[in-house]
Amino acid sequence: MQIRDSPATWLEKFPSARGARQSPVDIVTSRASSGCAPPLKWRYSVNHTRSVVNPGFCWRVDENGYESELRGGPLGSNVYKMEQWHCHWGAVDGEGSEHTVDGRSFSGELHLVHWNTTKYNSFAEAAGKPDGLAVLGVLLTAGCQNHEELDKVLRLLPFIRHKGDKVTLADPLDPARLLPKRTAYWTYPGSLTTPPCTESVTWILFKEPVEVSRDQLAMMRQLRSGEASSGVEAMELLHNYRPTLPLGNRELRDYGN
Ligand code: BO1
Ligand code: ZN
Repeated sequence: MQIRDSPATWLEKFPSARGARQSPVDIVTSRASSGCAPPLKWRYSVNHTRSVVNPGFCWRVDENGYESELRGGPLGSNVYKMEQWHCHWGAVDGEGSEHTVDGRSFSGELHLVHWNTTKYNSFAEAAGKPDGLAVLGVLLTAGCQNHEELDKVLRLLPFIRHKGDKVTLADPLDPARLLPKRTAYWTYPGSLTTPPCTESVTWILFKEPVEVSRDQLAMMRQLRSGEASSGVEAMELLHNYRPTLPLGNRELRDYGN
């Protein structure tokens, strides 16, 4: 991310970014209280066309309105529909996650973004409500093994190198394969981690990280934050994670082990 767009500059333009319910946070595991809830349940559509886009600050997969649902866990009786998923990463392996666990950073973090269709009529409407969004966070570690499902998206990154670029992914893809085997998670009330930093997110962060290859992380850093332009090549998107903010007096709950 370019310096002029860095998190410190968000505070002026986006008042929410100064709030007391901001994300990400450091998960202090000893501070989490054990919770009891029905299991978290997802039912994701596999066979539909998706778009893979470069908005200038990450890569993002748009689900294009297909019926993919998340419910249960801390979400009460509300049903949340998947809108999009995207990734955060760092300039080097070992940093790049937005959430940290007992001070430890991971090499990246996937976000599967869902909105409350029980109470709201659109993503935009839900994004402004305290119970509007639910984001599943998956911590990524760097290893030797290519993540096969993620690779269906990552092999398209050379075609969306610049801001504004977009391609169609027609192959079947199962978002459930992006999640870890163990479903234990932490949950707390938070915000969007990018502007407008609205405090509308129930965060659900899986405890078990998922491995991607060093090559796959390197491919993400090849993306550019600017538009394709004559002459100078746009700046590389080397990292795009927001630093952690205080948890304050919010409740952090721990489900499963
Ligand atoms: S994240 O999962 O917290 N990193 C996250 C951050 C932003 C969005 C979704 C998830 N979406 C944003 C759009 C903005 C829009 C805003 C409110 O939602 O990127 O363009 O203004 O609708
Ligand atoms: Zn995100």
